[in-house]
Amino acid sequence: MATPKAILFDLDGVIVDTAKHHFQAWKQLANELGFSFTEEDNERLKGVSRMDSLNILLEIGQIEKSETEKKELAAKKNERYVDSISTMNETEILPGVEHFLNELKNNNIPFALGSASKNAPTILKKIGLFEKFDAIIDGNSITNAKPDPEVFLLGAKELSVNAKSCVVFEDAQSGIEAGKAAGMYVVGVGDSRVLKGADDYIKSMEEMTLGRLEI
Ligand code: B16
Ligand code: MG
Repeated sequence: MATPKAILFDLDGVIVDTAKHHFQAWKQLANELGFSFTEEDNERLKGVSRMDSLNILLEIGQIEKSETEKKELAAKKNERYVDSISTMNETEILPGVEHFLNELKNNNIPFALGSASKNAPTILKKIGLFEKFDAIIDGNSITNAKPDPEVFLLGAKELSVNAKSCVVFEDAQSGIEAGKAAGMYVVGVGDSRVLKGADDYIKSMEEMTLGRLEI
């Protein structure tokens, strides 16, 4: 594509690895409910909203809960998750991220966050990147979770650029589908045998340069 007009980044799994913190909190909840929860199970929750994640977890444990109980369980999980990320700092920014963000800044290419997480602003502040982003779209700003394109379309709108001129970086299948549904060029961060439908794949942001997008 020609030089992108804007970049949209997923947070968890692209900018910072919060999956391990989510996993521990969900695992503890599952254990308390009387069933085990594996790392493989956790893969199904990547990029998925908090409530949808809880529904998948309960389906794995074959447990039914009322809406009120579900709200309490989700709040409990979130409390533990927030507690476990409280010590997070800039050393947890994934390799290659800061270098690429600096390259974008130097070339006046705006970038926004497009995350399903309601904790996204807190995390960005902890790792010292909050001020760098030109816009932040997160779980608090959207009504339709990924794979719905809402989060990325809102990002493009906030940056005043056409969706077709945007590049999305995503580590989850639901996010790749959201980016494609938004009409954007999508780079999958992870294993191309697992992630389907992206336009390009990288194993880590360390492989990314602006030049690679200008093909
Ligand atoms: P929270 P992303 C997603 O963030 C995570 O991948 C997913 O595992 C999590 O359940 C979701 O955020 C909601 O997070 O409970 O903090 O609102 O990958 O879209 O940046
Ligand atoms: Mg993610």
